[in-house]
Amino acid sequence: MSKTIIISNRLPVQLQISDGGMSAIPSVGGLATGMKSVHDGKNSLWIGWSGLTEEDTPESLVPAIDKALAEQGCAQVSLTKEEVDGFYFGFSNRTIWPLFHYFLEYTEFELSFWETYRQVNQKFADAILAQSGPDDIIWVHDYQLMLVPQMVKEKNPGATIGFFLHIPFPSYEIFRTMPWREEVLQGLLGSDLIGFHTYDYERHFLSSVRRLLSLDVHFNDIYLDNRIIKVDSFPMGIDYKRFHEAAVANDQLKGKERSDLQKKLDDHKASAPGTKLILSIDRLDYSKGIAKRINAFEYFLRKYPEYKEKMRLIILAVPSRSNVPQYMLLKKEIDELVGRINGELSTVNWTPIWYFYRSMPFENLIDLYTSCDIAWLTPLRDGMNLVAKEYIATRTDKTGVLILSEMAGSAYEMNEALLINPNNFEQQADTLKRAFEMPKEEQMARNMFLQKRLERYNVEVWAQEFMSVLKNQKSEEQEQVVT
Ligand code: ADQ
Repeated sequence: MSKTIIISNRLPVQLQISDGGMSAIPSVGGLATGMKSVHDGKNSLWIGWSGLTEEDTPESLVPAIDKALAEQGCAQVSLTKEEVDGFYFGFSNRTIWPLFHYFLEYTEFELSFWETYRQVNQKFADAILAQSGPDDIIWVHDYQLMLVPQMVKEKNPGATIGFFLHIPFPSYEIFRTMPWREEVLQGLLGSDLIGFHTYDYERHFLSSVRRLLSLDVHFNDIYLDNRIIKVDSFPMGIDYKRFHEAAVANDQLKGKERSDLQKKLDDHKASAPGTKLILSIDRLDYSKGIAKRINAFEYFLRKYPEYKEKMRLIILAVPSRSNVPQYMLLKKEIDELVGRINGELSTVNWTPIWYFYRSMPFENLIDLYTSCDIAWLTPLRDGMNLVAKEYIATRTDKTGVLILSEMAGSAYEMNEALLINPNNFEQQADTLKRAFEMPKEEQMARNMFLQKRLERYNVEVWAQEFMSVLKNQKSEEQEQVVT
């Protein structure tokens, strides 16, 4: 009987020491939720890194960790600190991440990073090979594991392998600058199906395959030896029901039941009627355009001073990759910008920016989504951007304005949002003004369409569609090769 193996850099669980034992708490993030229908824990296995290095894991705890993971249908690939440094902080986050987000100036082509990346990808592939047979379906996730499909296909040619990239695939002109470009493409071509968030990323990938490997490409099929590899776009959705229902429940909480953050937001609204809150939520990452957004907010307040005291920007930035130098610099830049702007523009009654640098529990995210009149998301590049979708899902009365960068994958599906170019301050200032003034009826008309679409194409549908195309592809491929 065939089984499904999912593989990602991080496992969808958090390890916790409890009562002297070990337990694995399932994560509730988008990917973990979407995969529920694929990963039932019975006939499936999820392979990945636990987040603890070998140096941080006492040997005596390993059996308890393995047992706790097995109870959640998971198995770990253990990594040393040196491997995590070279593979994750190195090649994944200092080479691939900046390059694929068009930050060539931050991209480091470092041979030792590449070698560790290859070696760790082999470790992941070996872990799959130890667990899989020829009838199994293997779904590999994301840019940390791009060599895995070929490494598995070589030793287990019968397996059905899918790969999904969660970040953009850059244009050929950017991708071709990488010294190991052919190896990365060949690694991906071990798959039977390669999925991207958008049609554009798919076209960029096919163009690189055609030009760098001179392979036959017909529409979205790649012909390699006696195999046909399908390339397609699968825009990822969210767990719409979870966000929407949490917002409905939040609306119904009274007095003391409300969180401290919600009370603070309620007080703000009560004390300053007619004012509006603008929300931005991102991981603290240069691709998200946070510093530019803060500058654009200052530009707006100087261009339209009549909106001072009427608009407040809430920035929630989640700490991320904080031992990569670019991220440390960005953190400093944002701290300084917020300090300077608040220092220069605040009045006795008003601070233009509220800045939180932390992760927040789900309930508080819902407080923010439901209390803010405008969501302003300005990534310079973003594979998809799920925050935009989550904001819309929580608007139970359908009001709220979404201002979204054209550079986010989600912009392709969210035409009813106000789409902006994050480099155009003039346009953003005018759009903030337009968002402030937008009549409720217009907000509701726009959000009605967005909500319908997000509800229908949720993350579960996304996962099921990918799996069903993957299964079909394999059988079609076999038929075509035989005939
Ligand atoms: P990310 O770059 O992490 O994901 P995004 O899609 O916006 O970006 O997802 C972030 C997630 O983190 C959201 O679900 C959000 O709710 C959560 N989050 C954000 N701030 C938080 C906070 N302070 N506390 C707690 N949770 C917070 C990568 C790609 C994206 C792509 C996704 C999925 O970079 O482009 O959309 O994968 O494929």
